[in-house]
Amino acid sequence: MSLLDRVRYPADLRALPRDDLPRLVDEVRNRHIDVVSHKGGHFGASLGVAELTVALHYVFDTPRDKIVWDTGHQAYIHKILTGRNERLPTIRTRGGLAPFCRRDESEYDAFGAGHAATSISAAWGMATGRDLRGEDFHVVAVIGDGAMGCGLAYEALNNAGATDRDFIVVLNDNDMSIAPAVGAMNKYLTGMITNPAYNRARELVKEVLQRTPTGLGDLMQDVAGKLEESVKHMLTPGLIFEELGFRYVGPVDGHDVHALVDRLSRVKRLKGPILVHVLTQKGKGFVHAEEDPWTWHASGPFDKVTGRGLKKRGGLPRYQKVFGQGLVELAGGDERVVAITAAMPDGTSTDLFQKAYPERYFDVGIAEGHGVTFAAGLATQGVRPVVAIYSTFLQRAFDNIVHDVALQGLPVVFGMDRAGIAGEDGPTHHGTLDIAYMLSVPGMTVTAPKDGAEMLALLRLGIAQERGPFSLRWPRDAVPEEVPAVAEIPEVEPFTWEVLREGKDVAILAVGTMVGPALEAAAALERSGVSASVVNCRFLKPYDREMLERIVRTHPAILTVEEGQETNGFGAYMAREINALEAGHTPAPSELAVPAMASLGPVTPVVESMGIPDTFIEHGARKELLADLGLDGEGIAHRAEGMVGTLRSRAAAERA
Ligand SMILES: Cc1ncc(C[n+]2csc(CCOP(=O)(O)OP(=O)(O)O)c2C)c(N)n1
Repeated sequence: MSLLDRVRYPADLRALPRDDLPRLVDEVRNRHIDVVSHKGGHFGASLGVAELTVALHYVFDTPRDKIVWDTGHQAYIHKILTGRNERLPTIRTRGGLAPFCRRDESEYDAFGAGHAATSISAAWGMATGRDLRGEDFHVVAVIGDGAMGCGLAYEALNNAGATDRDFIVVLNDNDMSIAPAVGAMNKYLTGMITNPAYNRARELVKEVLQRTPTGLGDLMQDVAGKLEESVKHMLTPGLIFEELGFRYVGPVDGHDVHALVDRLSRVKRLKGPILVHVLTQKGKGFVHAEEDPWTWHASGPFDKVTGRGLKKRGGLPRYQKVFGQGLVELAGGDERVVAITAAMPDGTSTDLFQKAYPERYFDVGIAEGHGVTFAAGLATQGVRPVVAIYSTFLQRAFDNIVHDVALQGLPVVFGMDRAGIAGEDGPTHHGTLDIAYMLSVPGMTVTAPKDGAEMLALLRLGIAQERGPFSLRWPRDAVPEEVPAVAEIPEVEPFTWEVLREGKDVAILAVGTMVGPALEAAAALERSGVSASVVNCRFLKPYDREMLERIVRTHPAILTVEEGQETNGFGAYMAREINALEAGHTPAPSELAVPAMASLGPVTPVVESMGIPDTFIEHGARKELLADLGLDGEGIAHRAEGMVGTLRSRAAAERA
């Protein structure tokens, strides 16, 4: 019988003799490898924290004591040990376990996440709340060295370190983010552990001190005191944390479960803010992942022996690849262009840019806000930054977009990856807010391409234009058709829409990814006797006012469709604009890209919008989730048919 058959919850784990812990570590590791090899998912990070997860649940009284996993991509083994082992194979599938930690999934998930670097702030809030309420339990934040590059982590350390409140931070240092970790903090941590000269110096100073005789004169005493202080600092590898008010413990070998249990047990008895520095190897226990932790951060199903992926590749390229290759091409003709990523070089395919133009490529780490303000600074110097960040992570940088870029009218291009429904990564990763937040920023050009070629045409325009900030979005999906080289892609006329199909009963104003489904809907509608126009609204703001006027005058029904939040989205914006047309209002100054138009007169179309409802969307396959939301050909046709049907019956009733 395996230990895992008996260990379903941490209480079972705590009942084991200590000698069984290494065996349990092996079992959870194998279970994790087995499940991900069949189902795919986040892989290397959980392998790296197998010992740490076992030790934390062994030493701390969870769920009374709170463990806050940063991001949550490394929590698979935590899930295995907290009553979710049987359900682990459902992870990331619709109705199955969540990809990250969630408070509503388990009482052992003390805090929900998916975005990085929230753990110290959240855990610090818990520790403070505990004390305010006079309770008594331990709070432990577990954060990776990648997430430690994010400003939020330092804001929290700065806050917590100034007090003597009991609070534990475990720094899981594996020298990796998704890609190799970047930045000065990373250099510091790595240097501290691996630098042989430093280690030799430490030993030497230790020796000298031990030999220094006591009873020296004042001056010598002073010098000795200073020396001692410096030596103390040299002997304290985590000086930076000590200076921030944390007691530093470590480094601890994160793959020695006994060492971890010993250290954590001691730390549990200490007072005040403590930082435990644990060294781990990402991918530990699976040779392919140990050798190439970057590739194995996450994986599709794979063969456990060869490590080879089981899913067939091929078909059309993904948007992100087309973007990455196109950006390299565009940068070849324009030396001003630089690329910025926030720790997602392969996710955004800016790794291609790094290879082509290393000196014009900047990975700022998990620091989206900084990345945007850095871009603003670059733009003041005539550099043309293209900031490639997932739509969901760019939420972090909203004020930087507003205050540092837009308010100063700086020409920064925002390329938003994973815009719309991101799929299996779920609500923390869906990029459903960017249309709403970008539309709200004065001076921002907001665009959404219908396919890969249009994405590159918009990117080219964004880089060339001087109007100010410019955004474009693309989904986590393959492009709908082949994409030619940039030079062969025709120009797109700024701020124009494109009529793809002319009809008379209803006009579908489609945004980006919804253009294809809108065309499918129009074909289906035709079969049921409804004539639909389809307009590719590639410029959301400024938009094609002349065309809007024409459409409004010639269609009794208008349906907007977008892969974004309905509240404050493109549909809401258009409804307001159409309303203003009807009232004969002059457009606001920022929208005067095209001439103002006259009042609509007698035409008053019915306007409806489709998009993502005012709720968080769960995880699941992108296609299925979109179909659930009615954001596919069938759903759009159904809605448009309903609108036309209502108008027809109303007209029939009026005639009768
Ligand atoms: C705000 C934000 N930006 C980017 C990401 C994407 N991301 C997920 S995990 C990860 C790397 C985290 O590295 P680290 O904290 O060291 O954990 P490790 O995977 O090495 O265990 C990144 C960049 C994210 N989740 N949140």
